Amino acid sequence: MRKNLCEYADRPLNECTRLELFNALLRWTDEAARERGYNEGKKKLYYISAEFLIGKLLSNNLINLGLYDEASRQLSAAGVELAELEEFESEPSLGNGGLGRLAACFLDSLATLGLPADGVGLAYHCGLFRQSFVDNRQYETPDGWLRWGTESWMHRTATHYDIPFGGMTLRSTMYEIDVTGYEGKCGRLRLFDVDTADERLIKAGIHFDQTDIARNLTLFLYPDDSTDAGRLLRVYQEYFMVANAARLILDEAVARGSNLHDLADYAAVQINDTHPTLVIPELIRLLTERGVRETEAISIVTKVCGYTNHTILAEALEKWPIAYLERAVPHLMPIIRRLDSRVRNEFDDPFLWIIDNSGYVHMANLDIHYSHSVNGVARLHTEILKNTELAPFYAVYPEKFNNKTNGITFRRWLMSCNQNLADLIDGTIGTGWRRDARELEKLMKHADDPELLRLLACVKRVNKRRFAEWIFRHQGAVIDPDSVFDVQSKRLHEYKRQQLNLLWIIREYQRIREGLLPARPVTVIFGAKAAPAYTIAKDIIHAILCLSDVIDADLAASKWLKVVMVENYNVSAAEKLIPACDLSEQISLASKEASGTGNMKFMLNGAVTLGTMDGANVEIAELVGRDNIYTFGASSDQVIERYRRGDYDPMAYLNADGELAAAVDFLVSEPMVAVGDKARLERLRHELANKDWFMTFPDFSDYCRVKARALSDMADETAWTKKALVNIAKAGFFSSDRTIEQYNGEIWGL
Ligand code: NBG
Repeated sequence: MRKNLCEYADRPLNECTRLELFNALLRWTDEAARERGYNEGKKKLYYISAEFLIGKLLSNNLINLGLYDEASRQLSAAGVELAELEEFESEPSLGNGGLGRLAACFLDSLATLGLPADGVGLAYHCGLFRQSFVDNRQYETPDGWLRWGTESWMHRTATHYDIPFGGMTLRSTMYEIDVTGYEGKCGRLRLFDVDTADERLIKAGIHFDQTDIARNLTLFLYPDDSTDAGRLLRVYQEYFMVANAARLILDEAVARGSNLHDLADYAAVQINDTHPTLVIPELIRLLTERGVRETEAISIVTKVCGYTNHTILAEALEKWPIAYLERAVPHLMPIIRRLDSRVRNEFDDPFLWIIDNSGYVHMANLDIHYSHSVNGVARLHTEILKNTELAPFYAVYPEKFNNKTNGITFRRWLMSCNQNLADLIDGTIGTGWRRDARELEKLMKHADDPELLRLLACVKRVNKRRFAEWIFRHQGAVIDPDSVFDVQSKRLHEYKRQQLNLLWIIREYQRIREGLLPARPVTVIFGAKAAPAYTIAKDIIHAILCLSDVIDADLAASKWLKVVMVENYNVSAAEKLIPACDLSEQISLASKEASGTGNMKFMLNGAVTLGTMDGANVEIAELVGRDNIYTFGASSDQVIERYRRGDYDPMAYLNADGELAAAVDFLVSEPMVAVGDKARLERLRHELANKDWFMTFPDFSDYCRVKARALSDMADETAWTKKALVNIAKAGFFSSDRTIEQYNGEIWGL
């Protein structure tokens, strides 16, 4: 590898355009990565996932390759800041939320820990979608991240497969992105595309002909599934993903010396949520094609595969009508039927069957029977799976169930996004934490050091200013960096309860108008995309945006309260927002958030959590102690019991709590309707007042009480900063390096 960036550019650096500089850096890091080489070994993991939300790669790769400081130095000598080039890179749009970001963090940890592993997924041309706000509503347009520039992190390979579908065969091409390990070798993300994909199929917004599979197959992640054609397309996509993966796995295992009977010594497959489930029948099919008897093939595949469950929400546990599978992948149906018969022969309980009596194929059931491991993603979540959601499965396969509490990579979520904090930590406890995150605990010894607390508060202030500047550039929003940054950023979903936060803001606004001023001005910041066909989620966005306008227009109140919604929230926005946060909102309905990973990122960056006892919040609370987290609301047991009884009545809460009723009514008040769409606001109000399926109202008064306490505690800056420090010190457990070590020790055995 050459030492200087200028050796990768065609002209002197100070004469290069930004694009030329970026491309030179790309070639430099590419070559450095290749020189490091790839993690190799007899057994390799294939982490198959519909999403890999990898974020921009420039800074991350420079840090992991140890080139960051050198690159910054050489660029500044040429009068360019590295940060300017980061702005220039486009973010791969390959994921939706935590599930995809988790997969990306896992790839980083796998590479860093020296484990042989590939991520396998699809190269969606236009990703999820790009979100914009027009008339206080979300609009979706294609997120054409691939069209960018002349060069890319993604390399086309010579690997192609012919993938059989009902009535046609489509040829694939494999692309690769190097995944750099921190101070280590690399792994790879392998993304498949169909050669016939055609972006010209896309008409207005993100609409396209859903039936033209050959041309639309890899255009978007999660095409609209509110129609039959859209759902069928998902089946085609899922099969395309795993059919490629299965061929790759078998070819590579054979190349490493496997005779296929011993495949489990050469390959581990992790099925990330149910989207890659068809890899099970496909591997069985390919093994039998290559001469293995079906009974043996089934047992081999069961030993190879592990399944991770990421949610208890029924809507996300996929089930496909037999008719879809007959049409898209008729060659798999006989195998799926035989797998189902085996289950029926063994178990009488229809809950355990793969094909139900209405003709649906339950993907999670297929996974659980034909994998050797089933894991949840936080302790509480795994317990709920075992004792409630999947209890009949746990009764027959207790040995399969295990927990793997999620984690995040500290390279991206601290070293890269919050360099000032990383430096401050280095100066306090040395740099050992960069390799072993548990060493952050050493900060506890300094928890009363006033100088450290002062510097920590200073880092936060700088990050808040940086975010304020960014959001102004990004969307023209003006926010006060000295106000409290109260942040809720995650997918928009009713169970995550952005609407609870919304009702709090309304209540706060009404109190301010009555002269009850908060201790300090508060800026509530949201970041969230709503699935295009999820009407109520879009109504919630609409209400938040309208409320933001209403408060802005009220000159007296807007000094105290401000609402901002980050447009097109993604990894790059998160990297700016998370280090700037004071109060981290993790307010899902207890039992519904499998884990959460944003909660971990905020904590690591010195925010204090306001949350329900849900997902990984439970483990955060245990680690930091009651004084360093604000919890409220019904427990998961209470919620599960309330659902079981089925007698929840939102009206009863509205009738009993005047402040709540006033907040809900405000949704359709004159000022809101003046800046919004009456029908949408009314629909949201009606949904809450008559259904409120995710039980916002029962937690409302407790949420308000605890949030008020958090905001008033913030007035004592030293005491608050100490809480932040404890959160950072205790975050080591949530390193994805720890998570991956557990997966490897207990599931993969690489
Ligand atoms: C999400 C959960 C989160 C969890 C991530 C990663 C899905 C289906 N599930 O709570 O909602 O943190 O997965 O495990 O996206």
